[in-house]
Formats: sequence, structure tokens, C-alpha cells
Amino acid sequence: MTYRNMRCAAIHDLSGMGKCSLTVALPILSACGVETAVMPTAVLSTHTGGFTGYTYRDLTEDLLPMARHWKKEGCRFEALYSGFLGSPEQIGLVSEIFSLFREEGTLVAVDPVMGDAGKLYATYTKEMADGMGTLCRGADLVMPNFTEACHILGLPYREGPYTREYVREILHGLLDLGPRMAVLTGVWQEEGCLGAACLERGQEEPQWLLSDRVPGSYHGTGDVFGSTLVAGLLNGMTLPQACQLAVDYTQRVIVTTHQVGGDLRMGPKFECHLPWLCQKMADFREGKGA
Ligand code: PXL
Repeated sequence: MTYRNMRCAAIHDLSGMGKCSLTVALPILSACGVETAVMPTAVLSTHTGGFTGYTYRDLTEDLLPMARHWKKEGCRFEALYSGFLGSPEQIGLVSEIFSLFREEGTLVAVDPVMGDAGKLYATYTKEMADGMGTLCRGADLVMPNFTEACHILGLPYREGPYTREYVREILHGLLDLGPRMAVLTGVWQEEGCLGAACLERGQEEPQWLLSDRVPGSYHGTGDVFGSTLVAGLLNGMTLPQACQLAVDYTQRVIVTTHQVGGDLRMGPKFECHLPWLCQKMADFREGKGA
């Protein structure tokens, strides 16, 4: 077996309970064959969506010293992937960390995690949300949902269904900020479908990658999608191939999360579908396609 070593630095919070961010990114990237270094931006007892009274240990001061140590050890990364950030300073620091490790061919992926369904998350201030826009300018790939994209582009949030023209306008707006690839999540036009749309620099028309919609809203699924997308690209998939895989895996995970029911704050039931994802990646690597 030939093994291509791929290394990614994942810069997200570590929420002890309620799977999201690092507790999703690390297992998914690892399962997809990506060696992953983690940089926790904050340690929380739980995520902030629906829990109250959570502990919150900010790690802003540790970020640059961690990065400098990695650099001193000679660490290099094929991808740098940031998500939920804990404070306004962290946004500037993450941008410095990107500069420290960016090389020719490094994939800098920013998930501007800030909110959902038209609302910003509890810990996000307007200053932080504006800073996320700046971070997106320096990325190769951005992957917001509609709430985040509208905030970054200064557009009013709209509920679906979404027209082809509207999705195209948002994706071109995101590319105009600077990234060469943009992915918009939560895209749908017809009832019963949900997925993502993607656009690369130089292309006019976005591609829509859809799957069957499951009723309800599921915390942490944006991180399932983002981690799978980054893993797909690192495994050599094109942007639409990686998006389709991320949509399909996320949809399977949501079906199971919905079926199992219970406390949805505990996050997506992604574990049982990891073998499926591993197989898809292995098939792709062996040339059978995504
Ligand atoms: O999945 C997004 C996310 C990540 N991290 C923390 C969160 C949230 C969403 O609420 O609270 C701590």
C-alpha cells in the first residue's frame, strides 16, 4: 500500500461534551488518513448551543507559543483548518499562524463559524464577526452557511428557498474577498432537498450538491461537513467531489441522529458512519472515484 502522508492543523475549540469542532474534526480527519495536529482555541465543558452554565477557558495566550513550538520542531502542514474562535484577538493570531505555516500548495481553510438560522452564537460579538470576514480574505477555501455568508458580505439574512441567482451572487461575493474556493452550506431550492453549492475562481456558475433533507436542525453538523470537505480535498478530490462526499456523509449522519433521537445537544452521531467514509476515501484513492 502506498501511503501519502497528509498533515493538517485543526484550530477550533475543544468542547468536552456535545460533539462539535475538535471532537468532530479530529476523528473525521484521522479516519480519512489525515495526520492531525490540534490547536484548541478554548476549552469548554459543553458547546454553547442550548447549554447554560458552561465553563469557558480561553486559550488565546497559548496559540502563538504553540505554533512557534511546532515551527521550531520543523512541523509542516498540507492544510490549516480553522473553525470556532474564542475571542477577537484570536482572529488576528490565527491569521499570524496561517502566515507562519503557509507554503506553496498549503490549503488554508476557514470555516467562519459564527451562527446559524440568522442568529450569531452566544459568544460572538459584532467585532468578532467582522474579524471573521478579514480571516476569510486570507483563506484559500471558505465554507460559511447563509447566516455567516450574509454577515460577512453585509447582506440581510434570508430564509430559503434559495434561487440559483442568489446563491451565485453570494458565492461570487465570497470569492471577491480573496479565496480561490467558496462553499455555501444549507442550500436548497425545492422542499425535501438540502446541501451545498461550490464555486472556484474563474468559474461563472456554481455547482449544487444536494441530498435528501431530514427535518429538524442538528448541532455540530457544520463541523462534520467542513472536516469531510477538507479531508476530501487533501485526499486529492476536486472541490465538487469533496463537497458531494461531505454532503452525503453529513446527510447519513443526520438521518441516524434523527432516528436515535434523545438529547440533540450531544451532537451528530457520526461515529457509526466512519467506516462508510473510510471506504469512500479508500475507493477514491484506489481510483474508483468518489
Ligand atoms: O459547531 C459550532 C460550534 C463550535 N464550538 C462551540 C459552539 C458551536 C456552536 O454553538 O458553541 C463552542
